[in-house]
Amino acid sequence: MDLATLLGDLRARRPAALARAISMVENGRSGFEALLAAIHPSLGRARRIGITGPPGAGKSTLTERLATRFRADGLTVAVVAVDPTSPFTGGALLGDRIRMESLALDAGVFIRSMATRGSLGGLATATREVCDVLDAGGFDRIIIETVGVGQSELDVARSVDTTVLVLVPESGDGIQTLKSGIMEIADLFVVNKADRPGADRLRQEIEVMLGIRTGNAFRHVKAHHGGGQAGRRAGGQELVDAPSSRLPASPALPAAWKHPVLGTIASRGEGIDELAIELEAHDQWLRVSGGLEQRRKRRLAQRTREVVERAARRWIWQETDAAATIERHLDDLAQGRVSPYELGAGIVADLKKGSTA
Ligand SMILES: Nc1nc2c(ncn2[C@@H]2O[C@H](COP(=O)(O)OP(=O)(O)OP(=O)(O)O)[C@@H](O)[C@H]2O)c(=O)[nH]1
Ligand SMILES: [Mg+2]
Repeated sequence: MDLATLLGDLRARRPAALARAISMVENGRSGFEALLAAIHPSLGRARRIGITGPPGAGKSTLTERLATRFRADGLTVAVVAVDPTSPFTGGALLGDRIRMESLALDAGVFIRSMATRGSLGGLATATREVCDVLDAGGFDRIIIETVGVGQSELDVARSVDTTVLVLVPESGDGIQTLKSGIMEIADLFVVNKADRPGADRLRQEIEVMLGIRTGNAFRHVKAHHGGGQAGRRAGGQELVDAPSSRLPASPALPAAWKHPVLGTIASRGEGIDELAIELEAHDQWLRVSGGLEQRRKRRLAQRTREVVERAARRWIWQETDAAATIERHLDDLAQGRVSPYELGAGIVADLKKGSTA
């Protein structure tokens, strides 16, 4: 099938075209970059929400509830489950993790799992590209569930508009055990399994930590609008005037994002409304503060770097003699006559000169 037909079908939201485009992108099949380039101008409609946290925290349960809630609002939802720890390609384990029966038969919901990706691109890149296809495919909300709190999850988290970190009372020492990176990247904190002992304490711990970390002088400054209008609130957020502004007509500037710490019992659907409200508030804050544009620009710069790296890798290993040069020097390497560093430096020098023999 040619690209134009596939694009037309994708825009017409034909399910078969969506599946075809996704597998093309996921497997890096010929033409996938042309497809991604063609949909680029139409991206940015969907809101991308990342849900991350330790194994078993209730991310899938929460995702299912949230998706149901979005559906009730008439929105279409795509769910992408990413498991960087799984050696299976969309294998049984991941299948179990995202069964989400209540959504399976709903035509307004699309569920996809991703585990590994071939040698030429990382899982995080592939995930971002699949999300682009879903965005172009017309989904209103894309929820990306990532298992774990390590580097790969951080990479995935960096590709969404809003990151929700799900923690549970039984994660032991709680937040101390988490890499600081993931705390930094979270926009919303959810303490799930609030029916279990220790949930309140965990919430307090997170709040204390946030108080120390945020350190924003204006955080508790109340809005004082000339017209006596109360501070505008979006979710739990307040939009305050810039303190230095003397002009009463100046538009309100958003205060620093105040990270909500929510309690949920996902298995019973409790706290989901509050989560939806805070997600909406974060989206508004991103738009008003210019944060959304900033995040998206950063993401596009990052994506371009990834494209360059992927193309460079492909070129080096598939179109130059670099691999053959290594093969030719295997004995030298093994017998210590040359080190990988010297050989590698020589290959790079040759690449730079344009001679790759
Ligand atoms: N008590 C209690 N159990 C819950 C709650 N939310 C989810 N669970 C249960 O916790 C278990 C794990 O839930 P999942 O939604 O699969 O968790 P997950 O974070 O997606 O798990 P992985 O994808 O395997 O990392 C399931 O047995 C859920 O029924 C909750 O609020 N309270
Ligand atoms: Mg899960």
